[in-house]
Amino acid sequence: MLLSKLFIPILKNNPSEAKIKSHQLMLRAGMIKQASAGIYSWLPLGFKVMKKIEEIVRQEQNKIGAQEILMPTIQSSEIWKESGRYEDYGEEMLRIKDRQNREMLYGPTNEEQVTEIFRSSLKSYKSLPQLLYHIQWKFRDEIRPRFGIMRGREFYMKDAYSFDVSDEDAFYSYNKFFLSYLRTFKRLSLTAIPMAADTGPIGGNLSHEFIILADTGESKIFTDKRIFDLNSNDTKLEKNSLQQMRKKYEQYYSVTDEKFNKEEFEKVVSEENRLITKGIEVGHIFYFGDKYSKAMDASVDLPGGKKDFVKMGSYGIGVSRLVGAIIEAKYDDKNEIMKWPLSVAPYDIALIPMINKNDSSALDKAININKELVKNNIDSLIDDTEENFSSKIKKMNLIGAPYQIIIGKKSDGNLLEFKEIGKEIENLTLAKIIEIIKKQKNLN
Ligand code: P5A
Repeated sequence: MLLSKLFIPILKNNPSEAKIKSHQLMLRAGMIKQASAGIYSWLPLGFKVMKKIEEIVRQEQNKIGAQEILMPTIQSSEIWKESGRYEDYGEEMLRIKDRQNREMLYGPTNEEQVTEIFRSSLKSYKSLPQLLYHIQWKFRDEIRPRFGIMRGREFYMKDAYSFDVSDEDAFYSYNKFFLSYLRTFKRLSLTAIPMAADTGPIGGNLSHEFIILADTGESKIFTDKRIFDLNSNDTKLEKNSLQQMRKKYEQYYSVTDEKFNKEEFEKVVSEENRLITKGIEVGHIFYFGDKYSKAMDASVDLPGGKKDFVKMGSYGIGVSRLVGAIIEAKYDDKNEIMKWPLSVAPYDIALIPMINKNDSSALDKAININKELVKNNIDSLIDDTEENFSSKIKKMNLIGAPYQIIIGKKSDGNLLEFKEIGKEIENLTLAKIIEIIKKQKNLN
């Protein structure tokens, strides 16, 4: 892609309304454009990153056997009256009337909608378990939308729902999502810590929030530091292995402020291991048994001729919020440098030729390099403008492609000036550069 053709309205200065770095950077790099309070358009750069995140989330859902569906954004109030949440949800719900004067709403979440689909489709325990998910826009009329897409009113969420015949089976499903979340955030190059959490308007009594550390986060957290050293690499998708994995995480005290108990914290965590800090909630999982299935009569036939309500859980990842969360985790504020993890970077590499009015040789060289990169599935952004070197570098540092090749007047022969953002320049052949990037891609 040529930078001169990219739709990227870069801003020189930080917009005054943006209070945190991810919001500032997303506006400055032209990733998003505010449409109204808490509602944004996604421009090419931001959209590309979000779609890459979405694809990783999707792959990890598919790996645990969840099936993708797509439910509508607009729902009927009828099902919400059945569950009892139509009143409870209050002003956060955007209510709409259609031309027949029927009460509709823009879905803030989909427990009711999916329960309605389930109850009218499946009747036997033999069809269970079922894990369904979709990736769809949500609307919550938050009182204080802020920090750009971090707390939006309209936002993009992956929400999954599990249906099981017993509590025991349902915990197995819960643990599958628990593992899938750890794997997903790892591929996004984030360390997300599962924390016991409150269930709020979703309900139930078992719940974990997945939180990444960030000073600008809205969640206050209390943990035992040792939880950061855990990994789930050897967990198998099998009941016992998953159970042990969850136990391993739950052995360490790790809660959000709603669940915080000072006495317990001080009793179970030794002073040197205590960590009280802030974080961003990037995912949240819930187990609520028959809360919705009972209220909405979603049951299955059991082997002995009896019937029972299905046991359900729901599992959310903030796909649009993750774009901001990754920036909060990776942005170098002091030097104004962004480095996207290669797995979600808008471009793998930036080609920066130094161009003079009468001499297009560096640009020609960049275009030739790009031909080789394309053959190797490496996506590049070529700065074909005639700006000076330092403003070119500044711009590319803002865009955040994790690698750069600088093509100066002096670049001759086979060696290229190659740089991984945040590291020193190296002189390497194109073949070597391609090898480095491909190797890194395979690790993701
Ligand atoms: C779980 C899936 C639920 O809604 N129902 C379906 C459950 N959970 S949740 O915690 O309320 O939301 C899931 C994730 O969505 C993100 N999120 C938001 N992102 C941007 N702006 C918002 N206003 C917003 N609200 C929630 C969070 O990442 C949250 O973990």
